[in-house]
Amino acid sequence: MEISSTNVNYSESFIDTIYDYQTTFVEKSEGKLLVHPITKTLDIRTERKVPRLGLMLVGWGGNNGSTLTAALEANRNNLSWRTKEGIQTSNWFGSITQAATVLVGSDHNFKDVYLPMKDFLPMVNPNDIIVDGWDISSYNLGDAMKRARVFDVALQDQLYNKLSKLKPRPSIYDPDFIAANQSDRADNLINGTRYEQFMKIRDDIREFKKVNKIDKVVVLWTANTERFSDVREGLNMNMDQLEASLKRNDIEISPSTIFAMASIVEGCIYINGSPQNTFVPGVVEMAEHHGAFIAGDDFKSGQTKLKSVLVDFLVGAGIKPVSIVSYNHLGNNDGKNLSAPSQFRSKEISKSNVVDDMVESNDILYKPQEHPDHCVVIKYVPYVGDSKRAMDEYTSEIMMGGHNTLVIHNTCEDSLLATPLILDLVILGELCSRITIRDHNKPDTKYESCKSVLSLLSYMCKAPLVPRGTQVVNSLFRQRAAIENILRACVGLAPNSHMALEQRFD
Ligand code: NAI
Ligand code: DG6
Repeated sequence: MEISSTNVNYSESFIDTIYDYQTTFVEKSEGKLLVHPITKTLDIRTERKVPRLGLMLVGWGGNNGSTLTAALEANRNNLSWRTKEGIQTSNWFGSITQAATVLVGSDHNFKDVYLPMKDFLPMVNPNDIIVDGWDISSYNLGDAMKRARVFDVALQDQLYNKLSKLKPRPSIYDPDFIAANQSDRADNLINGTRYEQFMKIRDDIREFKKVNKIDKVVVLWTANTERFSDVREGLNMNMDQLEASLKRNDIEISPSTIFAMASIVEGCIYINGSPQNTFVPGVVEMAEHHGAFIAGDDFKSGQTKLKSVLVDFLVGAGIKPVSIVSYNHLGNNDGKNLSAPSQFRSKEISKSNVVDDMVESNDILYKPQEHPDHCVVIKYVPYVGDSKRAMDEYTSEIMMGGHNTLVIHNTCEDSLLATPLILDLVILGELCSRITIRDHNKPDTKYESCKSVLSLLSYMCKAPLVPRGTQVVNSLFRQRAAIENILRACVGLAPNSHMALEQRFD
C-alpha cells in the first residue's frame, strides 16, 4: 500500500504523519450537556524497523503454550496433514492480524477495498518469533503437545522431533496460588526466596536475549489461573511497598506478580492472559516508572467474546437484557485448575464484568445501579478434554412487556481459540511500543510513547486493564474500531466512519 498524501512521509526509519485528530469533549452541568467538538493536529511517528522478537511464555508446556509453539512451527514450514475430511493446511484463523482484513476505502465504482491487517504497518512476522519460556512441569514441548490432545495426530507426528528438543525453564511454584490438584505436575521448580526467584527470572530473560541476539522480549502469562492476591497498604499499593514486600519474602506476592516485576525491570512487554490481579497498583506504578508496557487481563476467546458482541447489539438496539446465564464445561488442565473455588472465583470475576459498560451506556433501559442478573458456571468434565462446551441463555425485555430469549451452544477446542489471540497480543503489543506521538504545534517537544498500560489490546482481553482514570471498553466493535483506526492514523488515513457521504448524496 502506498499513501498519496503530503501529510505522510516514509523515511528509512519512520512513517511520519501529520494527523488531524477529531474528538468530542462533553461537560455536564445542571442536567445539560455542553458539547465541544475538538480538533488536535498531531505528529504520529511509527518506527519502521521490526525488531528480532523473542516471546517467553510462562506456562509454556500448557495447552496454549504448546499449541502456540506447534502452530508457529507448522505455519513456518507450511505443514499440511491428512484428516478424515481431507488435507488440512496450516493457518492462523482466529488471529485479527494474520487472518482478518481492514476496510481501506472504496474505488471508482464505490466498491469496498480491503487489506490484510498485517499489511497496514510493519509488524512482526509470526515466522520470525523466537519462543522460550518457563513451566513448573518438566515435559518437553513435544510431550506437552501430546498431553494437550489438541492437534491431529498426523500433525503431531510431523512436529514431535523438533518440539521435543524444547524444554521449559524451571519456574516459580507457590501451591497457595493455584489449585492443589496441580501439585502432581510441579517437578521443574526454582527454589529460594521470592527475591531470589525474581533475580533468576531476570537472569533467564537476559540469557535468552543474549544467546538468541534478540532486540525485544514479550513475556506472556499463559500459566494456570491464580487466586486473587490481597491488595492493601504496606503490601503492594505502590512500587516501594511492592519492592519491600518482595525483599522480605511476603507470602502475598504471587508468582505472576514476580514475573511481571522481573519483566518490567528487564524492559520487556508483559501480558497477562489469565484473570488474576497480577497488576496490583505497585506493578502498574513500576511499569510507569521503568517506561515498560503491560497489558491484560485474561484472553477473551469464546463465550465472553460473543457476550461482548451480543450485549452491545441488544443494548444498542434498545433491547434490555435482564438475565444472562453462562454455563461452561471443559476437560483440560485449565478446567481442572478452575474446579477449585478460589481459582474459579478469579475467572468468575473476569467473565462477569464484561457487560458493565454497555449496561451503563443506556439510562433509558437501566436505572442507576440496575444490572441484568448474570450467572457464570464452570464445570470440569475430563472426558471432553480441550473441546469446551459453552451454553448461554440471554433473556431480554422487548416492547410492551414482551420477552426475547436467545440460546447459544458453542463447542470448540479452547486452545485453538486462545492461541491466535496470543499471537495478536504479541504482535500488536510490540507494534504499540514503536508508535509515538506529539503535538504538531509544539515541534520542539519530544515524541511520547503510549501509556504503560496498553489498553489498545483490550480486544483480546476479557477484563481489560486500562490506564488509571480512563474508561474500560468491553464492546468488541469499539475495541476493534480502536485498533483499526489507530493503524489508519499511523499512515495518515481518517477513521473508518462508514458515513459514505459520496454514496448517499450527489
Ligand atoms: P494449562 O493448564 O494447559 O497450562 C498452564 C500451564 O501453566 C501448565 O503447563 C502448568 O504446569 C503451568 N504453570 C502453572 N503455574 C505455573 C507457574 N507459576 N510458572 C510456570 N508455569 C506454570 O492451561 P491453558 O489451557 O494453556 O490456559 C492457560 C491460561 O490461560 C489459564 O489461566 C486459562 O484460564 C487462561 N485462558 C485460557 C483460555 C483458552 O481459551 N484456552 C482463554 C482465556 C484464558
Ligand atoms: C472455562 O470457562 C475455562 C476458561 O478458561 C475459558 O475457557 C476461557 O477463559 C475462555 O473464556 P471465554 O469466556 O472467552 O470463552
